[in-house]
Amino acid sequence: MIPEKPYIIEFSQIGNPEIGYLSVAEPSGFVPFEIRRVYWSYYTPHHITRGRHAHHKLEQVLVAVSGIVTVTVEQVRGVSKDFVLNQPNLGLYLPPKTWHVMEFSHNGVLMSLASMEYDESDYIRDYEQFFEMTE
Ligand code: T46
Repeated sequence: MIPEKPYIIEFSQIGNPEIGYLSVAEPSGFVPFEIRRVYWSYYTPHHITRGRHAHHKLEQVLVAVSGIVTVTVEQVRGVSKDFVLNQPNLGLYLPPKTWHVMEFSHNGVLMSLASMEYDESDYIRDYEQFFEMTE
């Protein structure tokens, strides 16, 4: 069953302050779909916002592996909500049909674990079209 709402996933942190930490996403773990693609975005100036779209079918978990990324989400007929990804062990689950906008700190690197391969026809890039959608 596909989760209905965006939510924060707290990945385990393996390690300690002396040696540092690692976190892992694996099939038996917290990601509620089979990962079919991983991509990451970086060097986005602070005054630029990325995203500004939703997906018809894609599910994702976004992780700010460096820096801080603020993700503003809105669901069909919903209100917008900010999630601040400021620790590399936090993930934000995004269900399909979630409008999302990302703002990066200067050192922000955003990794996405995605449920499908890239398909431009899965994007809803027109906010009016998103707004008119039914759930
Ligand atoms: C999303 C947010 C969180 C590819 O060719 N292959 C890919 O796998 C991806 C993700 C993108 N592209 C191309 C499509 C565009 O020509 O890369 C270009 C930039 O993509 P976009 O403008 O969609 O980038 P963002 O940062 O606004 O959005 C990305 C993902 O595309 C999107 O699925 O949910 O990150």
